[in-house]
Amino acid sequence: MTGIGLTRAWTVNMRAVRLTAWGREPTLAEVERPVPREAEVLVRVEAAGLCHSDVHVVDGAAGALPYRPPFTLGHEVAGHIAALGPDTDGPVIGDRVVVYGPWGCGACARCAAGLENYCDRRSDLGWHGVGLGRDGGMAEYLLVPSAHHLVPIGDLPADQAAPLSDAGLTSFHAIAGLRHALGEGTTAAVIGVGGLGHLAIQILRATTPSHVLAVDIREEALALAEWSGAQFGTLMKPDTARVLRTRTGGVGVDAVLDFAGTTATLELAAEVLRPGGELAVVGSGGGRLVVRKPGALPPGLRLALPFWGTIPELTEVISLARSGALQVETEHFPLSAAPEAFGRLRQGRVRGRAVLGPG
Ligand code: FEH
Ligand code: ZN
Ligand code: ZN
Repeated sequence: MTGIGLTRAWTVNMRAVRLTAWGREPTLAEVERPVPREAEVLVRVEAAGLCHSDVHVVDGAAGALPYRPPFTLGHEVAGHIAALGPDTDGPVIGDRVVVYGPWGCGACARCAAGLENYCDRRSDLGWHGVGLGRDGGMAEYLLVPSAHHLVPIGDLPADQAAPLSDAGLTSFHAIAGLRHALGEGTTAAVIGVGGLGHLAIQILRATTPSHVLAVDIREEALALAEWSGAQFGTLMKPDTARVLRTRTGGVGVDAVLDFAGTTATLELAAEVLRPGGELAVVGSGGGRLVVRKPGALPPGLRLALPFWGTIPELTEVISLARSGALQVETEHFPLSAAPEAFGRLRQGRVRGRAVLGPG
């Protein structure tokens, strides 16, 4: 008598920080640990950074974003490879990696060129990447669609590597777009010295000859700016434009990186930029700037709205960090303290980048 082949699919659970519905606080829940298929890779998460965008996602009204809860949050992830799908070629279990987060469709011209952060089908996907509509890395394990989205980190600590995949990569990509304006004798202003701004200062100092000025509303952020290598820092006040211009001998700054993106910071940027200056608006503060001709903006102003970065750039960022040129200031929280970390970030009470780790 032939036995009936009964195969029992065992499932193993894991903890994950889930957005279960719009308008609800994220919660730590037990979910099924994913199993990699085809070319997928399972990463054991060692560190997951917390970004202001996570707060925007959690606080967003239903329909404001194209995502469909429930899903696991976390788009800044580092760890080691725990399992491989049968069609993977190259990655090895145990390899230490950081996850490239802005997953695109993988088929359009932009994705084919390695610019998944500018996927042509971005508005059709229903998600923006890991932890942004797709299951993310605020969890014990993360399923990554392809080894293509993994960058080796060697012996770089995971809590350094994770923030570099978003805060570091986003800053690096924004600076890459301004690099032609950052030669000898130039000045760059960084507005907002938090998780991204403090890394932008370090990247500017490590990769350009520019003189770096920092602006923030918090004294402790100016201390972080100095620690990061800014040559000058000042609080945001009514006369900040004059103070910054004075630092340039009156001509104005060559480039501004605005990591706040509020109306006040955009207007400050417009006031301090020299003719032919460059403004990169990185922060999602929802601020407005009137663009009109004739108008108050400096002639020749070039405006960029950079988003995240590319896979080759992430490789460069990791290489910079491994050379010792980048040091992420972090505050650690166990996964179980994710709600506290979100609260601290909302209140502006995180120095550098909050990183969730096992525990
Ligand atoms: C992610 C999703 C949407 C807007 C901005 C972001 C950034 O945090 C990615 O760097
Ligand atoms: Zn982010
Ligand atoms: Zn695409």
